[in-house]
Amino acid sequence: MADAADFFYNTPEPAGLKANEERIKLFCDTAVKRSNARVVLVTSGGTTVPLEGNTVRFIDNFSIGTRGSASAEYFLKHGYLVIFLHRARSLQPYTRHLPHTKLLDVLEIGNDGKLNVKEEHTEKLRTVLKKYKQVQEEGRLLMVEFTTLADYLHLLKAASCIMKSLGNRAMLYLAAAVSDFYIPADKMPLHKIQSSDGPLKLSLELVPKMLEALVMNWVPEAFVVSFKLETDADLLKDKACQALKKYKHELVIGNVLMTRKNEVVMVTLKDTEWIRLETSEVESGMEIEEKIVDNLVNRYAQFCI
Ligand code: 9Z3
Repeated sequence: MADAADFFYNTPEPAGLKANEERIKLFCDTAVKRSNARVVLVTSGGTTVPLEGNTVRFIDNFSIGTRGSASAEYFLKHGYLVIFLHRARSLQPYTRHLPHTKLLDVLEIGNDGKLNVKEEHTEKLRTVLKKYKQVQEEGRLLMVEFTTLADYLHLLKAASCIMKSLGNRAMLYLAAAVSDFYIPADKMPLHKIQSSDGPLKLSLELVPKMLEALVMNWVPEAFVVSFKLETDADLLKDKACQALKKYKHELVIGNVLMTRKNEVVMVTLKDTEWIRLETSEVESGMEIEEKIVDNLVNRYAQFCI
């Protein structure tokens, strides 16, 4: 398996990397000037794994960025500055509340010919819009997009290295669903794979684990939270502990695919804490990300002392 350094050496940088580095740098420089500012990098959504250089086909995963986009909103509510590193066209803070596929159903044309928001949507939209505008005016949200695994890892490294200058005022909240397998650039066909060549056999390599480099070198003083996803609940705690021992970061949030919206487990080397939504909380529309972020904000306050 290639190590992190080999991966970056052999994998072309995404277009616009330099421009994104500049934006992230400017955002962090501004944060440094605000007293007590805390900056969290939230990663969100799934990475694609292209099968061809001129990509027609790619492997994808289930994540649409609910966890990341909701968590980003709650961090913003707590006054954090948020770098939202997300999969293009996945859910985003605030706009996630709009009915994406039925946007036109929210609008109507008034008797005067003006475009209006329908009465039944006004209250919700006003609340969301107010929060969004305030965050925009305060310059506390930076949006950065990725699509492929390579884009994501290059941007994660760049953002982490820039955040190093923030010391322990930086948090990383790695909720993106990142592929474990990929086709290295030098083993990928340039052109569209032809069905006339017969059935397709794929050979994918392991993506090097980046967390070790991230914790040791890229952003060593930050509060780093990774996620562990399993479909077998029995594996969750052990896997989370293994990751903590190996990468020596602060916390792993374990979740099971089928129950992830209602329960997660916060694992550190010292303790294990389950966070759950009660039935009444689910019914009232509460999101588990609110509880996760509240919990992290408290833990982070201890970390920064
Ligand atoms: C997560 O476990 C996230 O909570 C989800 C959120 C991806 C499940 P949705 O976008 O889903 O709200 O639908 N993210 C981390 C997944 C991951 O790639 N973890 C790796 C692993 O488990 C390495 S850190 O090994």
